[in-house]
Amino acid sequence: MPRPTDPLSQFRAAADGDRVALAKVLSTVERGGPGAREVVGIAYRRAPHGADGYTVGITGAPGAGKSTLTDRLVALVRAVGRPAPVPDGADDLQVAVLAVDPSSPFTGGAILGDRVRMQGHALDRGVFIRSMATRGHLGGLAVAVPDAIRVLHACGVGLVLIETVGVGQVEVEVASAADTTVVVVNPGWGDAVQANKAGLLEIADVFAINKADRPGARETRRDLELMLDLTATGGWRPPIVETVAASGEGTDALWTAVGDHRRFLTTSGQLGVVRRRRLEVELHRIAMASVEVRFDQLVGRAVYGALVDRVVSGEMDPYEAADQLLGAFVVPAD
Ligand SMILES: Nc1nc2c(ncn2[C@@H]2O[C@H](COP(=O)(O)OP(=O)(O)OP(=O)(O)O)[C@@H](O)[C@H]2O)c(=O)[nH]1
Ligand SMILES: [Mg+2]
Repeated sequence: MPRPTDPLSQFRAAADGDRVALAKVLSTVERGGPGAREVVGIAYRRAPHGADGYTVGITGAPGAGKSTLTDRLVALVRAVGRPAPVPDGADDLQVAVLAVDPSSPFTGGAILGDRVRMQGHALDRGVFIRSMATRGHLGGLAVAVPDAIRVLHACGVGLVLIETVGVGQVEVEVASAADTTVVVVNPGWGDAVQANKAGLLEIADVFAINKADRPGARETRRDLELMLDLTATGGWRPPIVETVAASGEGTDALWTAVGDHRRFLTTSGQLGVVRRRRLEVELHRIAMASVEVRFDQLVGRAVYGALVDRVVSGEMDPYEAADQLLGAFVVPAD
């Protein structure tokens, strides 16, 4: 039987457990446009702001061991007979891994490597692995990733792990789509300082000092503790866990720390607060991106040229001209 290709049928098939359909739905979301909008609309109505799902971000410098750690965490969560700390009590938790590479216009070599590393889960139907790179999506990955998470949760995936390289603004934005963000650093002088410079300290809920089999873990811990002392707010203080992803050592403790953070968010009522704040930021991004698109459409038109003429002739200053153009985007009264 041929597969239906319209977004709604694909979404239905994906929600019924068809992984090929799920992959297609995510491609639609990634591409953006009307199809993406339709899919996101359905997903949102099914699972408003990720209702039952949970998202964990794994971020850190290139090569810090994010993929190896993610792989370990997936194995932990999917291990038969082991209660999964996140979400509590789920015994057949469906897991998705989104490997996000904002710097790559295509699905690049590094991500292909990640795919191979994740092969251990290739036969596990409860694990869905997917990479996402920059495409022509309105608002870019900062908008496409939350959309993808929404679709996954709406299709019954309880836990989404997002791996992203934490090196720039976009990467930090992507990482902030998670409920709990794990920042991965390595032993050695200065690594914690670099993470701080990249803006990762602000978004960290848990720190993993990975490659703790190498010298310098104690120094890195001390640096992190010092930086945390300076930024302490009296709420959640990110725990620091040492891991050796290569052998699996410490990954249990890391997962426990993630579970602790989730419990903190839930019992303190913060989960609702942070999810609301995230939606606020997301709405802003979507609105700004559509303003930009509409504005760019104006630029090619005669009205724009005429305004430029008036500025050139000195009849109008550029601010007045901008006000006239922005008049097209009327702010509704409260
Ligand atoms: N010694 C040691 N090596 C590790 C450990 N964890 C990962 N590695 C190695 O570090 C290298 C990079 O690991 P990845 O998991 O690919 O790191 P990544 O952060 O996903 O890298 P990118 O996605 O390219 O940014 C690999 O060769 C791993 O085998 C560890 O705990 N100890
Ligand atoms: Mg990786």
